[in-house]
Amino acid sequence: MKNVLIIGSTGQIGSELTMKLRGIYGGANIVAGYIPGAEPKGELLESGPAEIVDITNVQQIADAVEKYHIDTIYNLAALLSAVAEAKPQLAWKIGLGGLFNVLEVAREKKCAVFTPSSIGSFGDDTPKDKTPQDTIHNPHTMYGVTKVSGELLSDYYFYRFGVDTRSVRFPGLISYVTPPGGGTTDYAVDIYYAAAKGEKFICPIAAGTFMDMMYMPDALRAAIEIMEADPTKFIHRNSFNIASMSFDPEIIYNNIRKFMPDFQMEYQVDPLRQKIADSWPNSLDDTCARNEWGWKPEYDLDTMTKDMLARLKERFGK
Ligand code: AKB
Repeated sequence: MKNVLIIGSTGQIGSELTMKLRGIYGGANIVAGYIPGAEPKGELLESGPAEIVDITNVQQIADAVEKYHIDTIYNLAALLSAVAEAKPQLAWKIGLGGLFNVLEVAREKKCAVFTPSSIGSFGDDTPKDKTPQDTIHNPHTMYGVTKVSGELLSDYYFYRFGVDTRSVRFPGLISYVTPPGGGTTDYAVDIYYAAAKGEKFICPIAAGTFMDMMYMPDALRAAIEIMEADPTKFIHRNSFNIASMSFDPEIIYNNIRKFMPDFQMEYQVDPLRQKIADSWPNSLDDTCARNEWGWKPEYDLDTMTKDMLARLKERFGK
């Protein structure tokens, strides 16, 4: 990676990945792509170039790639699972139409492409525990449909045209810089915000619902390490299971209470999010990522909780 375009640079992953890549490769080499209404601000704006790149506009992608001599594209544009159910047509247009645009530009301009997949690519028929790398998907959400199709399309562009496509299936990502919006796993971020503000948390996911989660520093490392990995060791490409921790609302609640014994939580289950969560795996088996490119998480629930609470309390002056 020398010159990188990040599409969706102001989102939950993009805002942190852009800064991390600028720290490694230099600010001038990492272009923050954004759409009007989601402009980069502060450090993100000042530390390197920014361009309007709407993933549904193939010309804007091609122009940015040409202008900055881009060799690697991080495609982070997507509607998360709950929003995608509310707007399935838009979710397809961004998730699949957008990916097609990115892959076409990458094919012509010879760029490598990273497009995250998700635990949401799996469905009700998938083995729930330690979900294998290669198994049945059959998701019944638009988010899942775009993720599985995106994996297949990315592999197609690799085998058919030699485009260097790579991907990981992200779990729910927990972070304190930019909040996620419209995901099923968002509760595991919101719970820390409530705790740090000293508020009671209303949990939209039922006790006993296990999902894989990951702290953002591990997720950023995964996104960078897979793009820097030696591809001769790859058996898979699109997309690798990666995992770090799996918990249900009771476990994260009790973990926060270890640090804040007065913290309170109440359940008000959201039927849409619960249905999506019930169709996802409890935990993934990430052996292939470990063997093929050395993936290894660094954070567990305790170290993540300690860091999240410290950062957010500092932000809220608590
Ligand atoms: C969501 O909940 O939609 C995302 C995901 C797991 O892909 N965080």
